[in-house]
Amino acid sequence: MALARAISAIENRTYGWAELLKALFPHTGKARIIGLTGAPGSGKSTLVDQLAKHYRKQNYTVGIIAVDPTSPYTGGAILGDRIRMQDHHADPGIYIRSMATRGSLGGLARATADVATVIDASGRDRILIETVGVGQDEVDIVRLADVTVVILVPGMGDDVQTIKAGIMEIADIFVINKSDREGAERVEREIRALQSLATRNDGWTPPVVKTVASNGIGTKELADAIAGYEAYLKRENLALKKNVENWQQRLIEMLRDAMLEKARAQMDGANLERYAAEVAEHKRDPYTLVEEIVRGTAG
Ligand SMILES: Nc1nc2c(ncn2[C@@H]2O[C@H](COP(=O)(O)OP(=O)(O)OP(=O)(O)O)[C@@H](O)[C@H]2O)c(=O)[nH]1
Ligand SMILES: [Mg+2]
Repeated sequence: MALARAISAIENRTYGWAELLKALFPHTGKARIIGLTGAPGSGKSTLVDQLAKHYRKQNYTVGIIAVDPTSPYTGGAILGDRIRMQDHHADPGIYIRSMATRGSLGGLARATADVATVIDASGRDRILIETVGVGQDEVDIVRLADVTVVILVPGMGDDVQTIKAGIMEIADIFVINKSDREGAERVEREIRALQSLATRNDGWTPPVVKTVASNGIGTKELADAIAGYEAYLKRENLALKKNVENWQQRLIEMLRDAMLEKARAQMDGANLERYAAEVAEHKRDPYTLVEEIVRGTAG
C-alpha cells in the first residue's frame, strides 16, 4: 500500500523523505485531526474504535494513529489493539498505524506530526490520534490536533488531581469513560470544580461527555461535542488563530531539531569527548565553544 510505504520512508528517514513531505504538505489541511489522550487502560483504543465506526457510518474516511503502545505501562497493548482493530481490516476506509518509536529520530511528537501529514494528504477525512497522557511528548502531540479529548475514568482516586498538572489545560472535551462504574458523577463534579477556577482564552467551556466505550454508549454524544467545538471555533473566528498558535510551537520544535542535527553533524562522539575534556580541564570555555559550534567554526 502506497500510504504505508510513504509513512515508512518518512519514519525511517529513507532518502528523499524530506522532499516527500514538502510535496505532500500543499495537499494537507483538509482532515480534521482529533487527539484522544488519557491514562493507560482508560479505554482510549475502545473509544477510538467506536468513533471510527461512527464516522464510517457518516461516510467519512478515517486514519488512526496509535502512539506509543509499547510504553512500559501498556506492554501488551499493541497486540490487543491489533486484535481489536482486525474488525476494520475489511474496511479500506479505515487506515491504522501504530507509532512505537519513542526516542526515535526527531522525537515522537515530530514523527507523529509527519505521519499525520501523510495521512492527511492521502485524503482521509478524520484522523484520530490515540496517546497515553503522561508527559510532555503527549502535550506536544495534541498540539497537532484540531480537537483534544481527555479521557478520565471513575475510581482512580486522585486521577483528576494528577492529570490536572499538564493535561487539564489541553482538554477541549472531557470524556468520562467507563461510566458504567461507580463514581462517574464524582469525576464530573471534580472537573466542573476545576473549570470554575479558570477560564480559557478562547472562552470555550469544555463539555463533559459520559461514555461506556465497550458498548458504544455516548459515542454519538462525543462526536457531537467534537463537531460542536469545531463549530464554535469557526463561529468565533478562532480556528485560524488556534492553528497559528500551534504552528508557532511546531516551527520552534522543527527549528530546534534541525539546528541540533546541524550541530551534531559537526560534533561526532569523539569530538564531543574531546570538547568535554578541554572544558573540564579549563583549556577552553564552553560559552565560546557553543558559539563556535553554532557558527560551524569549532576546531
Ligand atoms: N467497564 C468498562 N470497560 C471498558 C470500557 N471501555 C473500555 N473498557 C475496557 O478497558 C480495557 C482497556 O481498554 P483500552 O481501550 O485498551 O484502553 P486504552 O486506554 O487504549 O489502553 P492503553 O492503550 O493500554 O493505554 C479493555 O479491557 C476494555 O474492554 C467501559 O466503558 N467500561
Ligand atoms: Mg490503547
